[in-house]
Amino acid sequence: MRFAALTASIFALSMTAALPVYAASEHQPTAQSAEVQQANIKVTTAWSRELPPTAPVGAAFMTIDNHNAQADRLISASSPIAEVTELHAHIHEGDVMRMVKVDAIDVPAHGQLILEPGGYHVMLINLKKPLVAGEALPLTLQFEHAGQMDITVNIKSSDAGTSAQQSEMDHSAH
Ligand SMILES: [Cu+2]
Repeated sequence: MRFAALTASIFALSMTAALPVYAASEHQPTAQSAEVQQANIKVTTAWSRELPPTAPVGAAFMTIDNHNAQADRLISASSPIAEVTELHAHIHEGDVMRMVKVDAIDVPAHGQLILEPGGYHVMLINLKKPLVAGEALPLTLQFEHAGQMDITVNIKSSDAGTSAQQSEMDHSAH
């Protein structure tokens, strides 16, 4: 898995004709939790919320920075802790807000994509283990250009601030 990610990183760099080719060692993905950089795509503050052990679904949120001159797209995600992992958006239908599955989410060139409660998120469906505060879950992101990236999603306690009500709304449609 690590080898595959590194290969994707080098491949993505070599495809960027306008840039000089750097030594691969300068661009190895870091394995730090909650902050992973690869091929000039950087993922920070990846988090999920703790849920009761019986909860069938959860959601992961994060900030994705694209330092490339080329736009990219998040095209899929997967995790060993969920049977199915989907990319979701929230849409308004009149006064009702509901989640819909999307095929891809744009990451603008020299821009930022924020996955957050009430907006885009990674949906973890049919959880195989409970989401426990203080623990972390592994998530693999697939980008159209940057390739595959393995990240760690930190699970926060449900009373750790930031829009708990919205998080509840996230899951009401399932
Ligand atoms: Cu969802």
